[in-house]
Amino acid sequence: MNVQQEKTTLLGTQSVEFSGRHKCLCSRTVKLCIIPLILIAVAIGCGLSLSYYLPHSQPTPVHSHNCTDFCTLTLTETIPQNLTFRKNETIHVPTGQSLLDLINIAKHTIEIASYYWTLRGIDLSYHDDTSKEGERLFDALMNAGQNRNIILKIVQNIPSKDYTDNDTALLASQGNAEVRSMNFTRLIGSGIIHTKMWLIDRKHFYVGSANLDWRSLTQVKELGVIVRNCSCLATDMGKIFDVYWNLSEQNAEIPKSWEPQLSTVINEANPEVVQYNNTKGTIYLSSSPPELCPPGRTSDIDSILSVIKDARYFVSVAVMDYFPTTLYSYPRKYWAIIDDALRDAAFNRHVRVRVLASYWNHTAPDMLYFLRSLQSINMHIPLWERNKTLHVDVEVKIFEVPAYTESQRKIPYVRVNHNKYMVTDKHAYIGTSNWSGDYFISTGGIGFILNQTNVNKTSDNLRLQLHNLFERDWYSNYSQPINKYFSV
Ligand SMILES: *[C@@H]1O[C@H](CO)[C@@H](O)[C@H](O)[C@H]1NC(C)=O
Ligand SMILES: *[C@@H]1O[C@H](CO)[C@@H](O)[C@H](O)[C@H]1NC(C)=O
Ligand SMILES: *[C@@H]1O[C@H](CO)[C@@H](O)[C@H](O)[C@H]1NC(C)=O
Ligand SMILES: *[C@@H]1O[C@H](CO)[C@@H](O)[C@H](O)[C@H]1NC(C)=O
Ligand SMILES: *[C@@H]1O[C@H](CO)[C@@H](O)[C@H](O)[C@H]1NC(C)=O
Ligand SMILES: *[C@@H]1O[C@H](CO)[C@@H](O)[C@H](O)[C@H]1NC(C)=O
Ligand SMILES: *[C@@H]1O[C@H](CO)[C@@H](O)[C@H](O)[C@H]1NC(C)=O
Ligand SMILES: *[C@@H]1O[C@H](CO)[C@@H](O)[C@H](O)[C@H]1NC(C)=O
Ligand SMILES: *[C@@H]1O[C@H](CO)[C@@H](O)[C@H](O)[C@H]1NC(C)=O
Ligand SMILES: *[C@@H]1O[C@H](CO)[C@@H](O)[C@H](O)[C@H]1NC(C)=O
Ligand SMILES: *[C@@H]1O[C@H](CO)[C@@H](O)[C@H](O)[C@H]1NC(C)=O
Ligand SMILES: CC(=O)N[C@H]1CO[C@H](CO)[C@@H](O)[C@@H]1O
Repeated sequence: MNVQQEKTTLLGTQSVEFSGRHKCLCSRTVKLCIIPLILIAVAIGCGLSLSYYLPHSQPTPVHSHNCTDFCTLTLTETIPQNLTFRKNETIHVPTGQSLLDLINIAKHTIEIASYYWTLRGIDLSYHDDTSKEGERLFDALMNAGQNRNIILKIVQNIPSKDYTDNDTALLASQGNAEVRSMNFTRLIGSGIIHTKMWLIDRKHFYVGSANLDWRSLTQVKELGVIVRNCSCLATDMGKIFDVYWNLSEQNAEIPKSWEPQLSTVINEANPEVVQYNNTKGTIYLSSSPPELCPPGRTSDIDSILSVIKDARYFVSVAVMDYFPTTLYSYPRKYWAIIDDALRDAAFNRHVRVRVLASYWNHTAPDMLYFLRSLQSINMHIPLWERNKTLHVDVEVKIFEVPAYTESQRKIPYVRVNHNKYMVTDKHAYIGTSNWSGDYFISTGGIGFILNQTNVNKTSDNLRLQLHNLFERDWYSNYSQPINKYFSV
């Protein structure tokens, strides 16, 4: 019951065709209607001749906010049991430890935005020892609500037959947690909330790929960031949480105009200058889908495109699923917005593009074909008309998490690289969404964007750490070139 069942639920809830309103990501500021269906139709329909999506033009930068916090930024990851890397490689703090620390430092509130809950191993008909970490986390949350006077607020996707969310039912009945469920079908016609975010005292937070699932602490490869002592960013994260909280009230609807306190001035055009560890960078948070973005909030897709566009030398992407199509809405539609941006970077700007996708027993088989297609423009060939060489540098690899033991083989929906991040020569981007159309059209998700340009790139910083993490995985024995998946 995790990543694959994400799909099952998505299949269930997104079978409704997009209604007209949701076909377009419509910019507030520029009346561009970008239909993520057939790009040609976009070009005709919106009078554009460009073959890729244009990001919104942002409001004029106004630096009315100064972050005076000294923040701590820490990468946190789950390395599935028995996965090993070379001794000289860095492994970051385990997700389970980081989240437990967050619960322990909480003084007033713990707010969690989530997809589904199964922190306890009771979802198996037998016992597996690797669920212990999840149970530890669950007990700590229960204890915070019962004995520590901590206010627990939880937003989850509406429970279903496959996602019974027994944990939150128990936290609500015994741990004083207030639990709300978000119904995307009612709000925007289809989709789910897929966010994985923990917000503590509006001062610290986690955002990343780890579900509220014990598997995400021991059996699934996850990547996220812990931000501590950082009220300026945590306050902004609180606005994203408040949008969820608000929209998961009974009969809530997307408002015609948002309450002013939900809008933000921290965005792509005007990111927050944040001092963290011994360096600084500019940071903002993006949100998906656009319907959930009050004024000022950059949408997740816009943030991804801007990071790709700004890259000068390289773009390294690690995502579980990569599809230039929708994946869960039928009929599936071509949606090459990100794919185009990557090809554009590689061809037009000679940026080195690398994509590390994941393969496991539940990967939709067409993913490999789309990835092979991306890889196929990798070329270093003489140009016929000039004495020059054409360099297009695109490489695709597949990361697989082997099952080494009988028990690992037995647990459903484990042993996969579930990471969702990107690193360039300028940026670190850490998200909660896979890269297929659905995630940016009708799925709740959050992006964390760090711009490390011109802000002391030489000191140890999060972008560099993420880059090294990508290199570790890319050159590990678990990664194989895409061509190996096709018999010649
Ligand atoms: C923010 O900081 C800058 C530089 O430190 C300063 O010039 C500016 O006045 C500050 N703005 C506010 C609103 O405090
Ligand atoms: C896997 O990890 C467990 C726990 O660390 C260890 O006891 C076991 O020997 C390992 N198995 C293999 C095949 O490496
Ligand atoms: C670790 O060692 C390998 C092989 O010697 C080398 O290729 C790799 O760059 C090293 N990694 C780090 C982070 O130093
Ligand atoms: C979880 O809750 C559902 C109903 O909400 C119930 O049918 C099921 O037995 C529960 N599962 C466990 C393991 O307690
Ligand atoms: C979610 O909303 C849809 C559309 O309004 C409705 O049909 C469905 O019953 C709701 N689901 C739940 C669990 O309330
Ligand atoms: C956060 O700030 C407090 C008070 O200044 C300090 O005691 C604590 O160690 C800091 N925590 C982190 C993780 O930096
Ligand atoms: C990153 O920061 C640099 C320097 O401040 C700026 O020129 C650039 O536009 C920023 N990139 C993005 C995508 O916001
Ligand atoms: C083309 O490039 C080759 C190798 O760099 C060089 O030897 C040759 O002189 C060049 N020819 C012209 C016409 O520039
Ligand atoms: C995938 O399925 C095959 C066949 O059912 C099985 O042999 C293999 O162990 C599975 N792989 C993982 C990682 O679970
Ligand atoms: C950048 O970081 C290095 C190493 O931490 C430090 O020595 C240097 O003074 C910093 N430079 C600036 C401009 O802050
Ligand atoms: C920041 O400091 C924390 C705590 O010392 C450390 O775990 C983390 O790796 C540091 N982050 C960066 C980007 O250096
Ligand atoms: C859509 C919705 O539920 N909006 C509510 C958000 O919260 C404020 C106050 O908390 C209410 O006034 C809105 O009705």
